Amino acid sequence: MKSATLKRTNPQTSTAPCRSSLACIVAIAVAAFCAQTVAYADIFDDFTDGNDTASPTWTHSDVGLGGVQTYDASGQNYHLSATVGGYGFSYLGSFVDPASDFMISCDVLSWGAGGQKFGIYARATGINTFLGVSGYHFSYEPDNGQVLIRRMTSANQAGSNRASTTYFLDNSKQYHFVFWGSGSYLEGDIYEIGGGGTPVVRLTATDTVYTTGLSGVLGFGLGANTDFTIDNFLMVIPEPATSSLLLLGFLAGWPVLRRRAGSK
Ligand SMILES: [Ca+2]
Ligand SMILES: [Ca+2]
Repeated sequence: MKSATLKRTNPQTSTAPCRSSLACIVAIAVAAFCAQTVAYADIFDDFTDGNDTASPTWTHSDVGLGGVQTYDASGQNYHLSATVGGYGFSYLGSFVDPASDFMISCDVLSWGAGGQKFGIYARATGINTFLGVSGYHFSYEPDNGQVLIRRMTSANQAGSNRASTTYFLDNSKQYHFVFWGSGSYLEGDIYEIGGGGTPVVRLTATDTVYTTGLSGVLGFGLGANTDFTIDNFLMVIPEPATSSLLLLGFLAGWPVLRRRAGSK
């Protein structure tokens, strides 16, 4: 298990260089956002540097459940995979900064089959404690198409599905996941990249149990390996001002503005 120090990339502006038009869109948007607000963190990672150890530093969570966890950014995206360990689960997560209110998004480029649940994780606590991770998981399960917003308690030993639906992602396509939290309000959206501005999934829920914690991605499988690849991870801590809401609306719609990502 890696236990890297959490580091805020920059409290005022994104340090992500404009390596692509996509990065520029996000950087410009975040800069515009930050021009309207003060000292709100943002994180953007397109993994162009081929690592998860810097800019930003990700903290791994695999909490001693056994299996083999792989966190691979060498392909300029983030491939997370885990095999089933001695407790009958596969599990891994990776996290950046904490937030209370949040907007977290990422592209989901590819994923394995089976009974795994992977997706965005918010307000996480206990990530380095055995059977300790708690927070909110906006997840997709390939074998049954279940999309969930789940309150996960103590590595899913307990919890509650706060919203769920069924939608089968097409594994010949790529998707953009967005998870929002404002106070007790939670919303998870899935957009098809290149598929227009209407989400293919929108879940909303309210829950008051977890109020702050780390933002990241997480997957686990009961008797099944975890295997998914993301890119263009973005976390923005919003301020409840009109300008911020307009920006976040823009960011949520940004799959419309770009073509499908080129590589899996
Ligand atoms: Ca990338
Ligand atoms: Ca990096």
